[in-house]
Amino acid sequence: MTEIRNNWTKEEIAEIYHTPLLDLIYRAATVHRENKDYSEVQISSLISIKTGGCPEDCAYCPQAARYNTGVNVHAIMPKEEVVAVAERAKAGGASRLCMGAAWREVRDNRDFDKVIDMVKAVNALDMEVCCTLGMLNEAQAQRLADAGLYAYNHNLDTSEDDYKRIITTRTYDERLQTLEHVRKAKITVCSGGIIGLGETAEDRISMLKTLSNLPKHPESVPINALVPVKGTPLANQPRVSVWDMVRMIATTRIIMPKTVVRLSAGRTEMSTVEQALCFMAGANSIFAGEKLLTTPNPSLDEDRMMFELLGLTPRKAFKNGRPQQTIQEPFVQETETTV
Ligand code: SAM
Ligand code: DTB
Ligand code: SF4
Repeated sequence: MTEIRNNWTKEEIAEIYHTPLLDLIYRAATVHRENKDYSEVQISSLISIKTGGCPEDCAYCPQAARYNTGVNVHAIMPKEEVVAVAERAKAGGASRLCMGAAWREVRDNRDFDKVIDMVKAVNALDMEVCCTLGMLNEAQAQRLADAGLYAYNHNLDTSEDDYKRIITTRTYDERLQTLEHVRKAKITVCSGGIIGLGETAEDRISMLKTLSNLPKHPESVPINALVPVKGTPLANQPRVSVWDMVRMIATTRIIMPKTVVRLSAGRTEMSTVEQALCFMAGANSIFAGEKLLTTPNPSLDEDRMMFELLGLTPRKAFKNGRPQQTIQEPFVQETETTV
């Protein structure tokens, strides 16, 4: 059985990352197949509950107010609309709904009260609820946990050294603090990054070191390929190679063997064959539905055909139990995180 380690060194991760490609895929697939549910893929559906107008300067993001990207700016959505979207997503096979807001941080105001109501309403549909709302403090994390939040997404995006090149309006440390607050509230952690920002292989390796050296591995790690958006500073970045995506997924799988690794943004540019390689290399989650937050994603029909072809099945909600407020023990075990 593969051991869970939180002390991976940069050298060890680099050695894995630079393994000849087919050996790397083989090793990652072997680790993945130790898990009896290796052909199950967790399906998340994304919904942008508050779009655009964000004060941050993330160089990749179409929702930053300072870039002219033509994104439709929207105030917070009514709960009823969110519930309707959640019901459709569930009918389409999604076990998790991830609600995203273009905020720098959560504030204790009426909009947060609305998010709390949304979390309760989607939880009542027997779906895992995830939020990605920017930075939050301990009390805010606890309020979300009490409302039934299952997961919180908060990406590191790149390495600590590279962070300032991509975002100047907050620090890597602030990002890590939010992850601590989420952990403390016993909400599962979803944290990963983006490749194709112009980072080096060393930056990718360093980000994976940070993630795998957290006191507990994130239950899910999204690997996004940059979706270059016109108007953002990274609009002209060349598309990242699928081989880099495969390398990143395989390395993540090997160093965090029990974590759900999500093949995230960038799938519209990938063929079924390319996505199959990512699943082979250990990816076991996707975002499904025609839209990510503001950019396109493959249709449910295309994904259904791909699942059928590859023999993949959607994972049911709450495989590892419900959040702690409805069961007695912690719902995620130390060495048996997810999957
Ligand atoms: N504002 C919150 C925050 O930044 O944490 C939540 C929403 S933000 C859009 C969520 C994540 O989407 C970012 O951390 C980033 O990893 C990802 N993302 C945003 N724009 C992207 C793009 N153009 N391509 C790939 N991933 C992107
Ligand atoms: C994540 O890692 N990727 C998702 C989700 N978490 C919030 C977001 C991808 C956004 C892609 C650009 C857009 O659609 O705006
Ligand atoms: Fe705002 Fe999040 Fe986009 Fe950064 S990634 S600009 S914080 S919405």
